[in-house]
Amino acid sequence: FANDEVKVIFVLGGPGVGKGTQCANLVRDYDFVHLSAGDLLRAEQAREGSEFGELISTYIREGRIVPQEITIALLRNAMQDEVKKGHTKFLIDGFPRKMDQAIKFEEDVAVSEFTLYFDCSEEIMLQRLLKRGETSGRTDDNIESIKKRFKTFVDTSMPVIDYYRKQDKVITVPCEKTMEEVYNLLKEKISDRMS
Ligand code: UP5
Ligand code: MG
Repeated sequence: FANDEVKVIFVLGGPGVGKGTQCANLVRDYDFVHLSAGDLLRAEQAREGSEFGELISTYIREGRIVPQEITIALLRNAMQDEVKKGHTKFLIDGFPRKMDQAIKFEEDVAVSEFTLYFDCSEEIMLQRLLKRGETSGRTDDNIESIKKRFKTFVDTSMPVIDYYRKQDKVITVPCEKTMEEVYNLLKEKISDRMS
């Protein structure tokens, strides 16, 4: 598919801020496909015969960013499958979280319309992740991994948000309130841009 055949919105924010939760709301109400880079990496890690399984599993547990070639290939394939089904509008969740990914993706796959940035204190994100960790089975929902994820977010992923902010392409949504309140605010901010 060509760069201008698709519409891409990046959904960024710290670990546990609620990206997946709010994307599910948007998919219910608007004509968008939700692709989570983390979910695609976890599926690839679990796929029998994957040559990257072990690498992905180590990176995720350590809260480090998997080399961009792997993640971009997974995203591009998933987008290609959707385009074949006639879907062209994408919420790309949890990506790009490092500058090299942002540049490569926009060069090779698609330029983003804008970035949604979910903003929340680490204290609240920590509570959400520890609670989810009771049942999620995610190997990175433990205190050691969570601290590393927070550090990676601040050091490596915030620069991506700053980069798009300088281009005036970031819509910030405060995320400390309940899921319903956050979603209502989110809709207010972006509903006119979702068609
Ligand atoms: N919850 C949500 N909203 C709430 C609210 N308003 N009030 C109360 N509770 C709320 O939500 C987290 C939990 O909070 C849930 O239990 C939810 O019910 C509750 P969720 O919607 O899952 O938050 P989300 O932001 O999606 O959190 P997630 O843990 O998925 O974020 P991460 O960014 O840390 O994880 P991701 O899966 O994107 O990435 C995992 C790892 O993959 C990375 O650390 C990295 O190692 C690797 N990765 C890459 O290497 N490259 C990539 O491009 C992407 C990922
Ligand atoms: Mg998620």
